[in-house]
Order: sequence, then C-alpha cells, then structure tokens
Amino acid sequence: MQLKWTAVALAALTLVACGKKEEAAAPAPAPAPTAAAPAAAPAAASVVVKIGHVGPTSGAIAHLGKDNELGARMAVEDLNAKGVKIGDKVAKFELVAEDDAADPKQGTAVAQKLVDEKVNGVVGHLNSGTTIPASKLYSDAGIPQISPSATNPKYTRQGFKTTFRVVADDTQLGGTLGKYAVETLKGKNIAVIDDRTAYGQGVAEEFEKAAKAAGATIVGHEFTTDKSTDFNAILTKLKGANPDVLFFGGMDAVGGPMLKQVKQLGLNVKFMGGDGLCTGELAKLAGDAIGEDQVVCAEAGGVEGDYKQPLEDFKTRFKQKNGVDVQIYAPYVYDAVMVLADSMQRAGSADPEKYLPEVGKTNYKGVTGPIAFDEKGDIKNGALTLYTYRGGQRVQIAVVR
Ligand code: ABU
Repeated sequence: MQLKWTAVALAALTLVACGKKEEAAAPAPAPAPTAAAPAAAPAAASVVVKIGHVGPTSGAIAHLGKDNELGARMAVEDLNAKGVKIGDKVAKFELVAEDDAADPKQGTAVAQKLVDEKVNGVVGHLNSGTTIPASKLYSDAGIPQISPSATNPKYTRQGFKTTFRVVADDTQLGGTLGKYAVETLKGKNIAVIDDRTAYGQGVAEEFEKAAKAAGATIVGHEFTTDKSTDFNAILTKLKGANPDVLFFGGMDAVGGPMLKQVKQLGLNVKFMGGDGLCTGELAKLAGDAIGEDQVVCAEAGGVEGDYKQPLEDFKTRFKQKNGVDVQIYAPYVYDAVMVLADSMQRAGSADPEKYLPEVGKTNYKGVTGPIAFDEKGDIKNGALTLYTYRGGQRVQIAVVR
C-alpha cells in the first residue's frame, strides 16, 4: 500500500504538461491506522488550469471590460466550487486577467503575455479590433480562444483552428437591424455614422447594405472615432439631409454623448446601433437625451422559452455577488469559460493540443442558451435580442434568428 501511494505521488508531482502544472498534495506522514481512526484516503492529485481573460478594464469602455471580467471570475469560482475533474485530477482553475484598453497594440502585447504564461485557454478579447490581431498569436501557440463579444466576421474567417465565438456576428446584427429599420420602423431616409473601428465600420456597412436592399435611401454616411466627444459638425451635415433613422456603428461611450448632441440639434430620428451601443450604461451616458422608444439596438445573443430562467438566475446571482447589474456580455463570458472547461473534461486533459478538437464538438447548455459551433468556430443558430429604452431602462423588444 505504502509503495502504491509513493508511486502515485511521485508520478503526480513530476507531471508537467503544456500550460499546466500538475500537482499532488504533499503526502503528510500518515498516522498509523487504528480501528477507531481508519487510514485517511490520499488527497486527489490536482491540475492547475489557467484561463486567460482579456478586455478593456481601463479607458472609455472599462465598464464593459469589467463586466466581462466579472463573468469570467464567476465561472472560475463556480468551477472550483464544483470540484471539476479533468481526467483523474481535480482541476484548480485560475483566472489570468489582462487589460487591453480596447487598443489593438496593447491587445497583442497582453496576448503575447498570456502565451508566454502558457495559459490553457483564452476568453476574449472584448473588441473586434483587439481580438482579430491577438487571434494570430493564440493560433500560432495552439491555444483555444473563445470571444464572447467580438462580432466582426473576419475573426473566425482567417483559417485558424483555435478561434471560436459564442455570439452572432456583424453580418447578422447589421443585416437584421437594417431590415428592421425599414420594415418595422418604416425608415425611408437613413443616415449612418461609424467610428472606423473593426466593429463600428463592419456593422455599419452590413446595416447599410440591408437597409438599401429593403428599399431605404442612405442619405449620408459620416465618420467619427472611438474617442470622439464632439459630433456637431457631422450631425449638422446629416440633419441637412433630413433623415428619419440614424444608425451608429460604435460603442456606448461614444453613442451616449452623441445622443445628447442629437437632442441639442433637434434632430428628430430613431437612433439605432449594434451590440456595442446596446448596454445598460447607454441610458446613463445619454441621460435625459434618450427619448422613450427612440433607440433600437441589438445584443448579439438571446434566449427564449426554457432558457429565459437560467439567464435571469445568472443575472440575479451576478448582481448579488458583484453589486452591479450585467452590462451586456458577462453571461457570454461565463459560458465561454464553461465551454473551455467542458471541452477539457471531455478530452480528459487541459493540454491545449489535446482538448482543442473537443471545443469544436461542443454541445453545451449555457446560461445564454445552447452552444455548438459551425466549421468556422461561429455559434450555430445564433440569436439576436432587440432592445429599446424606456424610463432609462433597457427593455426587450424581441428575440430573432
Ligand atoms: N460587438 C461589439 C463590441 C465588440 C466588438 O466587436 O468590437
């Protein structure tokens, strides 16, 4: 018996695989078993699993980066509380959280840091503009990456085996919103502004294509940046074209102040945007400039039927634990971490090379609904949730596929 224990402990202590430390509790000198106190079972060997998370936890959209990071933290805590086993070892999940400030250069720098740290998997980044360049580094290192929020289609269309996404993309977002602008909001003369980021430009172009195809006229397309605060010149120019709908491709941090200036200029439009606009924070950023039902935007995911309750339960638990409401993508981040862990469990290994094939075979019921991936790594049968704002609150209009 003693010989067997020693062999197990030695094997566990010497096992070191790609990105993971495999450990066993140091064998304490065992007291001699007695009839009253039988010998204690040996502590199970454990494996440390590092989950990298990247989002902008500083800068203008830090509130969204922090939302994502809290989702990752909750997943890691839940996995550790459950005592998940990978192979015959108890997994100890560790979150390695990095801030990319929504900046592509900082994004690749922190991605390299995670590669050097030999993380077992990555959830992130938040922005398409950081996610796409970082994905090359993770692909070269063979590290599975799941984006919970980057919606530019290019991310999963680079031919990498390591890229996955648990939300719909900009083709679906822009396409659905463009059709909605014309068919439901009855928009005829539509103006567009985008922030020239990978996300803002992409979603605006998809919106414009779909709105035109549905019969609208695009009366103007102006440009800003993801750091701008003064939109008077472009809004004044667009006002001259008398639009009934204004679509903004960009994030809430720019969209909120833009809505204030829309009101100041007396521009009477429905204000539309993709998921970057569609946050809890938008109402605060726009203040009383946000008219009842004036904004229509879409989250790149959504649940119906039996899946509504698990998502509501997650949001309640998130608030209780963190003292703040979910902004938008924390539940998707939570599920992305769970998908990585589920794939590791099915592979019986946290070694990226061994569990990567299992990520593609995922069939997971998450708090954001069922998750399975197509051949590119995109979520199958992705949903969108359309929202408006009433009384300063985000209010759901519909879930569409
Ligand atoms: N999807 C909106 C926010 C993230 C991004 O794609 O840049």
